[in-house]
Amino acid sequence: MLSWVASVSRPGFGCRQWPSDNDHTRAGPSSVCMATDGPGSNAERFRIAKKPWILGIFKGSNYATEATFETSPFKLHKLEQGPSTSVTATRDQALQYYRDMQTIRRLETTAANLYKSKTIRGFCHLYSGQEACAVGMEAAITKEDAVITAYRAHGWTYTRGVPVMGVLAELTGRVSGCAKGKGGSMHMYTQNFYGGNGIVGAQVPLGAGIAFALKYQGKKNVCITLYGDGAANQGQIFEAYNMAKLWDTPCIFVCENNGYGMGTSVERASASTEYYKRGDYIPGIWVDAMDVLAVRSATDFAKQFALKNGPILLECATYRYHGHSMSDPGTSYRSREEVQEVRQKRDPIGLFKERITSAQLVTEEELKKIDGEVRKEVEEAAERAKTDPELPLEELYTHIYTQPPADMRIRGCDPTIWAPTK
Ligand SMILES: Cc1ncc(C[n+]2csc(CCOP(=O)(O)OP(=O)(O)O)c2C)c(N)n1
Ligand SMILES: [Mg+2]
Repeated sequence: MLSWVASVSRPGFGCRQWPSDNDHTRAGPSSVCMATDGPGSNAERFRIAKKPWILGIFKGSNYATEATFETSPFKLHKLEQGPSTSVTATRDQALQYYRDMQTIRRLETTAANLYKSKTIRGFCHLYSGQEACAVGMEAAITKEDAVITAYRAHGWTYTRGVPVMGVLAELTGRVSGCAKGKGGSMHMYTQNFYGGNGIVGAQVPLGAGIAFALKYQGKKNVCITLYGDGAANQGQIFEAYNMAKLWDTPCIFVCENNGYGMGTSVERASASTEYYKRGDYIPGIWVDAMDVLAVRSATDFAKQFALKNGPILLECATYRYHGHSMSDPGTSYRSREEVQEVRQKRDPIGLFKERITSAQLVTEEELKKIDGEVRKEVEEAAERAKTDPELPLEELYTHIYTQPPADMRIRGCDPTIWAPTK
């Protein structure tokens, strides 16, 4: 059915965290030859010499219906074979991934503005720059698989199925928020999404437990257990690795390495920054997580591996554009030039746009139309998130216990106030 192929080399990346071309284990085929088109097919063959990451294009009438790309290479730990670097994306998939990444970016920019205008209070950690992690992983799992993450949770809440309005209204503390406005930025949940956790690393043993539950219940699902580079040296992470491996639970540990834990760079914080190897006896894969298709391919591989063999560790190399949280300008421990360079050369949305338009999977106009639709959706959601009502005060006392006795009362912050709970 598909088309042809050219030999490939990888697009260049200019960051110290990234491997040099001879510094990695090439996991998939570096070039692929595909069959000719079937009889009667109107597929075209053509070579785009200047776009070496495009492997092949299947063309329908006016535009390609799918294309094959070479992803960034992977590095492997304790694995003979890794994910494929040759991946196919259909036109619909390309449009969806673009829309999802753009929605997260716009959502986060809007959250930043609402925070600056004091409409959002408290903590607020933004995911801009890391969109390809959530979108790529979500593309390789199903909604029956579980996800648990730290406090940088807005993007994941969206990809797990909460609409933009549910995220923004949670941030503004309103009743239409996915946790009715009780959780805020760090505590968002939905079906098979266990948050949103504010204590660094604490979600990792929980994720190992969720994976154990999935195995115990005989389900063919995995738990994606995310943590940052700043959590990666904690003792509880290694305890979780140990139990997950002892019981061979379907846990995909994912270290989202964005280069910094608050204002401390990974080089200053970690004796080894090769986080994909830190599981020791747990196989690991380093993934360029600015490449959404590489993330999808790695997760696809990891899911199959985990269901068969037990835990696996992905290190997703990524970058955050904003400071650690809204109270951190993010410029005292890194230069503006560094952030600017990533935005210009490695932005996950920009890179993906370049790929799918070069492959003629989609047109610039189609992407512009999506940009407009996303802007409208997020603007409307933001308006509603500002005007939506807050929960009545007595709701502060509900949902503390699953089945409280009928006469149970809860003490308020003011010790003279006791209220019924349900
Ligand atoms: C147990 C604990 N210690 C310290 C903190 C304060 N703290 C919040 S975020 C953070 C850095 C975590 O960095 P990383 O894991 O790399 O995640 P990122 O913010 O980069 O997404 C720290 C030290 C905390 N919330 N919990
Ligand atoms: Mg970090």
